[in-house]
Amino acid sequence: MTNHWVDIRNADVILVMGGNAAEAHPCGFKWVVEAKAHRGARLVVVDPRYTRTASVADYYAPIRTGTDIAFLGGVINYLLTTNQIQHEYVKHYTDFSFIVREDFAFENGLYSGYDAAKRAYDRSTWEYEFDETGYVKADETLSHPRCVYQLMKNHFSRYTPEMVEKICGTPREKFLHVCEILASTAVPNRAGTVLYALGWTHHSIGSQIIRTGAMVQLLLGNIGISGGGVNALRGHSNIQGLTDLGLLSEMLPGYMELPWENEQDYEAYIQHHALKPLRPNQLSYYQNYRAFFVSMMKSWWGDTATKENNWAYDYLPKPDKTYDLIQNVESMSQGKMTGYVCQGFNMIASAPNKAKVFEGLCKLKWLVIMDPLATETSEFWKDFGDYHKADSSKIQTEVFRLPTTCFAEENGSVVSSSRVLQWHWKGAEPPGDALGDAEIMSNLFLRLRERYRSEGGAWSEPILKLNWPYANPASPTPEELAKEYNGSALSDLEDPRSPGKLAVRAGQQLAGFSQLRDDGSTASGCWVFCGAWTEAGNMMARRDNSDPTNIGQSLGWAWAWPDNRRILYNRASCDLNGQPFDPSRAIVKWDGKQWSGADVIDYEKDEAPSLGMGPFIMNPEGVARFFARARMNEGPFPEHYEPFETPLGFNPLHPDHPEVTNNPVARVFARDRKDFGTAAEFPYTATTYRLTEHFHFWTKHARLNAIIQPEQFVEIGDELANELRIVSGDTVRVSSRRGHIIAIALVTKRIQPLRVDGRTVHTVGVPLHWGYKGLAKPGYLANTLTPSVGDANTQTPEFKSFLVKVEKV
Ligand SMILES: Nc1nc2c(c(=O)[nH]1)N[C@H]1C(S)=C(S)[C@@H](COP(=O)(O)OP(=O)(O)OC[C@H]3O[C@@H](n4cnc5c(=O)[nH]c(N)nc54)[C@H](O)[C@@H]3O)O[C@H]1N2
Ligand SMILES: Nc1nc2c(c(=O)[nH]1)N[C@H]1C(S)=C(S)[C@@H](COP(=O)(O)OP(=O)(O)OC[C@H]3O[C@@H](n4cnc5c(=O)[nH]c(N)nc54)[C@H](O)[C@@H]3O)O[C@H]1N2
Ligand SMILES: [Mo]
Repeated sequence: MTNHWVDIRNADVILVMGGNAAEAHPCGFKWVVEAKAHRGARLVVVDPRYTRTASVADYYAPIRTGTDIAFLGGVINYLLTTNQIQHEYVKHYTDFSFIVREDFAFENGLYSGYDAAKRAYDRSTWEYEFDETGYVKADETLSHPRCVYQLMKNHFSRYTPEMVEKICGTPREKFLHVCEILASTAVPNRAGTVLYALGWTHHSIGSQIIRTGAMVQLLLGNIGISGGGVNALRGHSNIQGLTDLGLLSEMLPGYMELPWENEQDYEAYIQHHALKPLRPNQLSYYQNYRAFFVSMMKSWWGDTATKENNWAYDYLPKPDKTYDLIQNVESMSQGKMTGYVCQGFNMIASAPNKAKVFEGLCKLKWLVIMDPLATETSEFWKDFGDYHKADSSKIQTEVFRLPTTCFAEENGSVVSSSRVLQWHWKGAEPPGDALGDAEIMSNLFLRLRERYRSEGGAWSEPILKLNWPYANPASPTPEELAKEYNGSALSDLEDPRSPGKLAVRAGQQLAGFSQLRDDGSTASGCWVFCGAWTEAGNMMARRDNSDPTNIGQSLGWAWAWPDNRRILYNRASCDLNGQPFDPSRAIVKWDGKQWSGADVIDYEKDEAPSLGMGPFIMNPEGVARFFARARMNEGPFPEHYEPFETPLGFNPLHPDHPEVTNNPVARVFARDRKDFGTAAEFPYTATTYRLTEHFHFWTKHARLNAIIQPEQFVEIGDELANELRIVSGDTVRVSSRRGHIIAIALVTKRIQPLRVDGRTVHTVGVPLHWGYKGLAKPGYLANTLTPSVGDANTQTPEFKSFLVKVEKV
């Protein structure tokens, strides 16, 4: 989240789109209820289904799955053509006036530089024009035909209300009503927030959907302000912590990036990330990348990481591609993977195209499962009749099950969607032979290291030299790990502002990431967590909920990254002179001498507004980008492409260009392409989702949950049900190109057919919680149906839009 849970109560307009917060985030949703009750906030829901969130909304508009870019692009067009934008904000805090290169182009759904054979772009033309001093050229009058404003206006002019209706199936007047409500926040004294989750991410164009949402919020001046933001309501209780710590194959802790195979040169890697300012007087905070990176390497490899060996840069793996879930399943199914470790991951249930996952698991030599429960994945080799057919005599995979504790059985921290790290204390002793994850991993590591030490082996150095500073090497404590992430001084540190003065003594915990050095004198496992465990102790364990300005900013409650900031880029809540756009919602302010207020400011306290530093300090421009330059794989402005399984078969924006029906840069394996179905055979759109009563695939092991939602059902709109002569309670077979499930039909008015470009699109709803292990009625896995294709930037699977047929059995 750019903002935080409590801050939702400060919004005047709340758009829930691409998520079902009342159901999937029922505790956090209370802040939506507060905003409605105490501010008269208006809640707008845009969802293919009339959800539990929609049932308490002020306004609901339906949308066809996978078409949110068209909808939000339509909102952008509406805001620009009716001139309802926050002018002062957009003018000073975004790239509106920047001039783009002359050879940048967009035609027939493709940007300049497309290579059809590689399904990728040469992105070099997606760039600004620079002057002799290296700064971006700008036209403050916004009239230059290649300034971002003009390019953007032109790009989105195609997203008319008629086009939105044609693509999304949202009736024109409903779409326009949503536009009006959102536009009411374009004024400085009204705030709107956007809450989203998987309805935006689970698409082959998911990242670009989120970008389009962010662009709407920028136009409205809703980012960096209280009651605003683009707020990802995240999933598992600590999934925010997972990305913070870089647990993705291409990431390092703190959103640093792992070097690629072609980045063997350390200096070039650093230069690529430590970007110099692109406009005068800008901070470009990532200029400190070297300090973050070197401190991480010191944390990992201690004394072995030296300036001479580029801080052990050679030890880092430099992959040729991402090793995401879809890639891994592909490698497995081709027999190219030897072993796999599933830690807290029930992949045969949660990954797309179950048949392919099964095939892959069967080709592994070994599979390690670390889980407190017996899962579908840990027993993939057993036969469960119709639900899961397996002949164990033909499966070679050796499966090791290591029972783990659950989070409540150990101390530790959990990072919430608000970026707040909260410490928790062990609530119970682990049962039986269960061990904590850290203990299991440590024991694996120590045994591996011993084998390398005694027997040698290829490239053993990174393992032999790994820093392992724990009191009991076989079981690091959560406290030790937390202190390590924060980091400490390795030698005495001088105060850079007053030379000669000691700031931190060797061995002491660091107070924050501004103390990190690039000369090897500091260590920090994750720079964004620096400040969480200082000399003053465990900041995550703080429980002071006082809120001095009564705006929901409890800076003494636990600790948020970065640097305990609760609202990111909060400088943008003030005008150029540092005065709040909306004094009733002030969070920071310049008082003539310094910055103060209810939140932590991004600047030095005495950085005067007259010096002209922009609010978006992580961008070298100092402002927010509408034009994403070369950051996104599809292009600098979002464009609508159809889901890979489209009910239309063409892209209404480009009906004559089949090459841009779907995302032209999504990675598609040949095997998966063969497994895509067409509307001729599978006429209905399907989407998968969760229910309050279950948590994924684990609560079916708990009797109470199993009782309240006992078995797989699918939701079918009453019109389609009539057509198919299905009534509630009937047993139906839902099939896709990849397989079928049998489920109970639930006929509902909550899913209505949509009129899309002259045809009717029916949506079938598939909740995802059941399987063949646990106490609920045994059944099929919903992911039997889903296609294996991912978003072109993140490889998040397209779980939310695919094609099925439905038959009564
Ligand atoms: N009770 C419970 N709570 C949970 C979980 C759980 O299993 N159970 N899981 C947690 C996890 S890991 C996560 S990631 C979050 C997920 O939180 P959500 O994303 O809110 O959960 P989903 O049920 O997947 O909801 C997605 C919603 O998006 C809608 N949708 C589908 N396609 C589209 C589309 O193309 N456009 C739009 N606008 N909407 C679409 C669906 O109809 C559905 O209402 O929930 C977390 N909370
Ligand atoms: N079709 C479809 N598929 C989806 C989704 C969808 O919306 N539609 N949603 C996707 C999303 S957002 C998510 S997050 C995934 C979820 O996919 P998974 O993460 O695979 O699903 P979970 O059932 O949450 O599995 C987590 C496992 O962790 C175990 N566990 C709990 N605590 C601990 C612990 O402390 N240590 C260890 N080692 N294990 C523990 C649990 O027992 C459980 O078996 O599913 C994805 N798959
Ligand atoms: Mo999730």
